[in-house]
Amino acid sequence: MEEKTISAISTPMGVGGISVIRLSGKEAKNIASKVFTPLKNKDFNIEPRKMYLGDFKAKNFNEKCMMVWFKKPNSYTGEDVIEFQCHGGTVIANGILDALIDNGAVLAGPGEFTKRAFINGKLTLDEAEGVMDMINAESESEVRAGYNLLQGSLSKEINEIQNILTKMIAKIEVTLDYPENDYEEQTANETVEGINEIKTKLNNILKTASTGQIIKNGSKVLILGKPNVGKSSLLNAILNFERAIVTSIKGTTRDILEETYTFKGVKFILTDTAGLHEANDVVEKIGIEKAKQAINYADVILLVLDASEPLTKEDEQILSLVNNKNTIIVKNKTDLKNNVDLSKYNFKHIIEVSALNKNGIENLKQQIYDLVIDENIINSNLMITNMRHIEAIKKALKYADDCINGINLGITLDVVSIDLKNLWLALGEITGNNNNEEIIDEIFSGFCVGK
Ligand SMILES: Nc1nc2c(ncn2[C@@H]2O[C@H](COP(=O)(O)OP(=O)(O)OP(=O)(O)O)[C@@H](O)[C@H]2O)c(=O)[nH]1
Ligand SMILES: [Mg+2]
Repeated sequence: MEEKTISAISTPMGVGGISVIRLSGKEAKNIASKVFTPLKNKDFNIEPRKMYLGDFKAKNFNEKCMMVWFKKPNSYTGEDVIEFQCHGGTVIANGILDALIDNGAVLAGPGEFTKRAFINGKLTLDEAEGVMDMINAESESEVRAGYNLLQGSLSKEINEIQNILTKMIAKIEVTLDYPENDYEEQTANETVEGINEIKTKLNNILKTASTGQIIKNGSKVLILGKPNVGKSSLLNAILNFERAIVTSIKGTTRDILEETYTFKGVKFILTDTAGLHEANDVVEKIGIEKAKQAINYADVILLVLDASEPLTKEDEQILSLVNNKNTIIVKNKTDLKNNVDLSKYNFKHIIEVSALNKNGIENLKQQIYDLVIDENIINSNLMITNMRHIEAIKKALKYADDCINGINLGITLDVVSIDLKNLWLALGEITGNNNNEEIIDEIFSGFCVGK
């Protein structure tokens, strides 16, 4: 099927310095020549990758703008691409787009330029996802993770594993084709060895997923404590603006309140809650219930105590609700005299702050960060953040186990080979390289023994 030449406005709608309108496909240059006349090149004898100032003739107005041609295959989509940079503003950009469509282009669908880049082999699927991640990023660490994907950090690793698998499958095919050589047992042993190595590689990639998920979705930090200990004051101090209402009246906060902040380029979602106690008020009761439920979804819990008072029954009940692992005990109001005794507890993370004077807040942010972020992973090039990749790797690991179990149970190599192909395909889902024909071609081109 003949691919249509597509066009779209690539910059956000609204008033701005410039807008960019893209055109991609076989007819890009031809369509552009009908509406754009370079000032110093009236016969449209243009060279690639050179900016041309010229006159764009839209239906109801003319515009003086820039144009550049990226010649196939050296463009984002791998096709001929023309980009117009016009004066910013919706009317001008829309008028240019309309003119391109009137002259034969069709409106691009969502992500269609990147989809074409994938189809034309400019990007693998995961690299294309990296582009999307970078565009949608809400924190610098998300941009870095997206950039690494775009650079092919994951696809390179996956391709390597697929190549090893291809050789293993080919070896099995050869063994089966030449039964007289009696290599079955040796091939089976080598296959188990090879799959175990692949499993290690995949498990190492999978280990990066929990940090990756936090980079992608943000880390959920929940503030808990009895009324009046300074939970809302702490939220305000961390955010560095007066987001929540603070009063000396117990039960000031009645509903969950959520706000995000970033620390060292990582996004954190901070939640303030109603003070936990035996409430009579219906609204407060609902708020308290919500706070208790939120414990299940939190990555980190900040359990706030009023350091100026001895522990009360309410404090002790709350301390029993949380676990040691992901809880930071925040002793607040340390600007007052210390009266709290935690010696009968063995909480690992205890930190002293004064939300009022903003003392100890940076230290607290660092501790929260350290609890959820593995710096080795975040600083490495390979980290998976995408659920689709995580699922594909888990699926691949399952096929890997099926292969090993099958061999141990003594099933024949032709059946093992099916699991290996499934493993290959599961990995191919990540990069988009799961074309069955390709694996068959590979096998016969690389290992043909004269049949
Ligand atoms: N001295 C001192 N007072 C503080 C500190 N933090 C908060 N307070 C005071 O404690 C009182 C309660 O503060 P909030 O932040 O509203 O406490 P809360 O835990 O959110 O209370 P509820 O929403 O009612 O559960 C206010 O009068 C604050 O000014 C602190 O670090 N030092
Ligand atoms: Mg409050």
